[in-house]
Order: sequence, then C-alpha cells, then structure tokens
Amino acid sequence: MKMTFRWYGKNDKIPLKHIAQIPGINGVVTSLMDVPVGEVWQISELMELKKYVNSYGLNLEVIESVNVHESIKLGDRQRDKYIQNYKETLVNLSHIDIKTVCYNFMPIFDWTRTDLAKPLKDGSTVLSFDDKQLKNLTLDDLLGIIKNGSKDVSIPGWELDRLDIMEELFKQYKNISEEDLWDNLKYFLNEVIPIADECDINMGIHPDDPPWSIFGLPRIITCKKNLQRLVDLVDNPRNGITLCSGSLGPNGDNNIPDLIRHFGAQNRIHFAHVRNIKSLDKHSFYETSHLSSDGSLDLYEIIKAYNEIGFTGCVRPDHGRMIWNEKAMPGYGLYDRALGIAYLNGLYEAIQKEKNV
Ligand SMILES: [Mn+2]
Repeated sequence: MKMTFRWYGKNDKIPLKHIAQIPGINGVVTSLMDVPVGEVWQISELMELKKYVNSYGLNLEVIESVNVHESIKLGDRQRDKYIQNYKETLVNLSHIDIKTVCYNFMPIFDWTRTDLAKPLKDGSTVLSFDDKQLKNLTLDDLLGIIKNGSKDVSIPGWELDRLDIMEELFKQYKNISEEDLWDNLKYFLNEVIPIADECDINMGIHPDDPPWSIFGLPRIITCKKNLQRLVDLVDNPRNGITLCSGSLGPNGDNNIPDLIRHFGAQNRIHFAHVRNIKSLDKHSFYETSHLSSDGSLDLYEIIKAYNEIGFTGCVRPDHGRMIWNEKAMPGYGLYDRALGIAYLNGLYEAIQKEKNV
C-alpha cells in the first residue's frame, strides 16, 4: 500500500513542501490541469510536471484523471478522434513512467453534491448530498430552467450560465440509455486497453458519485454487479477499478470490504480512495472525518481487506472536512486529509503487525 495525496498542480493552495511533510507519504496524484478535455497531453509538459514533483522528494504516482470527452460517452461521430487523442496521451504518460491512470464515465456531471459546506456540530463543514434538494429534476426540467430562466434551483459548482453551455449536451443525453452508455464504454475500452497494456499502464475507473442516477442521466458504475460487468467488458487485467469507498458507500448494498476482496482476487483494483461517509435517509449522506465511529463505513475492516489481498497499489485519503479555519477547495483541504492519512497509516501498521504475531 503506497500512501499518496491528491495535488491540483502549481495553482493548488497546498504546496508540495507541505504535502512532503505528511508522515508516510510516497507521492502525489495529479493531472495536467490546464489541458482541455479531449486534447493530447504533451510529453514536454508531463516531463516538467514530473521534474517539479520530484524536486520535492515526491513521486508522481497516479494520474487522476485523464478525463473522457463527452463525445466518447455519447458515442457520437467525433468519438474516434478523441479516442485517438486518449491513446496518444497514454503513450506520452508512459514516457514519464506513469503506471496508473484514473478516469470516470459519468455523463456531464462529475461528483455532485447539494451542499459544499454543511456545518457539523463541531464547527467543521463537509460536503453533503440529499436527493430531495434536487427535487427530482430531470434533463427536461433543466432544459426548461435554461429556457425560462427560473432561478429557484441551484446546484453547487454549476452556475446557471454554465447550464446554458450544457443545453446541447442535455439534449443529446436525452437519447442515451444505460445500455447505450455501456456500449460506448465497451467501445472505448476495446480501443484503449490494448494501448494501456502496451504502455504498462493500469486503468482504474472511478465509480459514479453518488452511485445512482441524477437528473435522469444514466449512471452505471454504481455497484458490485455493474463493476463486475465493467471488468468483464474487456478481459485484460489493465481494465480495472479505482475503488472509492466514499463514492460506493452511500449505496448501503455496497459492502466495501467485500468489494475489495472480490475485485482484489481478480487483480482489478488499481487505485484506492479511502474515506468515510455518514448515510442518512435513502439517497442522502454527508462526508465525515475518516474515523470509523464518525461515519457509516468501518475503515478498520476496509484497510484489513486491502492488507488481506496484498494490495501494493496507491491509496489516497479522499475528501476531508474543512477544519481549523482552513480556506481551500471544498473537500480538498490539507488538514483533514493529512489527519486521514495518519489514521489510515495507523490502522495499516497495526493490522500488519497483528498479522505477523
Ligand atoms: Mn473518490
């Protein structure tokens, strides 16, 4: 298990010199932040990024994410061009010795929350999600909102003028079913996985977050059955999973230690996001500290499962609370994620030593 930390490049308020001071840290998880989705990542920029990270005594361990262009998810006429670019990016990443690439296949919206700063009793704030706040809006409703300019809905991080730009995409996704999305994912993986294999790169799909449909959009990477379907789409160990406990966790049917054992036995877990969430009603949860007793997930059992499968890949704490007056990108402050690492390292050391008694 290699401990890592997500870093958002030179514009991240959290400098690498602070990340390097976290005990037990191996390296960072990052990406080229300023390349538009779908364009080829250039070797020169990648080499510069790697050199910069290395200059702080850190390794550039994982790329999160090489995002997938909407044309590929929609399976439209432009997809082959973008798939070609994706392949070239993988080849270029192999030149700087990257072994793990994270990506996701969520239509339009990446991870989605209804509150980016829900206050907890202790004065910290956390990300939270409550389906009721989305008022069962569908894509048609969103199109209506764009047309009529209704302002009685807000989605954090998605300003209404940005929704305007999305109008065309909303229209296109109205015709995309879950099965269409599966077909388009298969088409993409059939093209990309052989190249990843040649490049010695493991591809880990990030689960949909939250793991259910929002706005009527298809979401497919949500549960054990669907993760198995993903793994079976292309029978090559390079085709694997970024197992994110906090994304899969809000679906109470997802037993995270069981998923780790199940997909670990197939050698398909390439990267691990470990964090906790507190489930409320159905389709409602908030993020917590990493501590088991603060949330609904048992982090001891999760780390034990990783230890059992002999996981040697990278792990990172995921979102953290905002504490100690830190001002940072929601979920991505330094303090609570560093506390998360200390806790995960403690669990791991204890479990390892127990094993050797
Ligand atoms: Mn995650």
